[in-house]
Amino acid sequence: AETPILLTIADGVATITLNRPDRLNSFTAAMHADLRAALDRVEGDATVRCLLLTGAGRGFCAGQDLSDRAVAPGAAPPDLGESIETNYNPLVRRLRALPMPVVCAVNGVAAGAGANLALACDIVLAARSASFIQAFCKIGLLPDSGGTWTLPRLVGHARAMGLAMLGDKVTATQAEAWGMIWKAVDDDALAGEALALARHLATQPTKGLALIKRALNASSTNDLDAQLDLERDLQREAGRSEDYREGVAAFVGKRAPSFQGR
Ligand code: T3D
Repeated sequence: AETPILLTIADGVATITLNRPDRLNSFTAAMHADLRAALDRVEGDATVRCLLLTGAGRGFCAGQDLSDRAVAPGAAPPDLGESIETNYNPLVRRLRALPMPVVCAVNGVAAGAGANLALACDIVLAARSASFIQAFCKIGLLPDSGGTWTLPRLVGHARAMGLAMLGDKVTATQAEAWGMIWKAVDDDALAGEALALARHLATQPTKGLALIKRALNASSTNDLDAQLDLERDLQREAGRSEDYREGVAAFVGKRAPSFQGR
């Protein structure tokens, strides 16, 4: 059988492909376990300086695979809290904490937890034909995988509430216009553009980018005073990096920098 997660590592970029195309790459417990193993390898490989996440086939990810969620009347419901605690929450926490940029190439529909998985990534590109659907409300659930946190921050309360309660499809073009994603690109350009972006990021000051990520993510909950303190602390750390030394030396020497990610 095909493995539900594909991992390749080249040119400083780890590419993880969700690979259950017949089910629009919806998540099973086995797929979550494979994804955890792939992320272990990414974290353990010092050559990796950018993660690229995408999906195989015509969809990106349709969230939880619902085929084993149907229960007979009177039977005990599945423990969704357990599923989220074991699978989805650790995944979102891990992507947000990963000390390198995470690029998401949304190649097709991203629904339910699949949509919010994409929105948990740092830079999201989407194919023009792709879409984002907060499908949860249609089956009696609420947005998970951080959706109730990320959505209002990305698109504002009114749009977050509308999307969460109505489950309307947001096209990639609309998502870009709303600031929900970085960029919508033509379908046939998505893979190439996402890889070029990931390769570029992999040549940049990885430590600095990781600090940018920490600071911006923290800003959602910090007040200005706390954020100014955090910037001071993280800048102190950035200032000790080899890449900062190289960046300044290259600028002063009027040459191109060569960053090592340290
Ligand atoms: O349970 C827990 O652990 C709690 C966590 C929950 C997190 C969640 O993600 S809950 C939300 C789950 N996802 C959804 O509700 C979305 C369900 N899918 C759809 O609404 C539609 O498939 C799409 C809008 C995403 C795409 O529609 P369309 O028309 O392009 O494709 P399709 O024909 O519906 O899907 C193609 C096939 O994939 C189809 O199978 P078939 O008919 O060819 O045999 C369809 O059943 C299957 N598929 C799509 N999504 C899922 C799925 N099979 C199982 N689970 C899915 N989520």
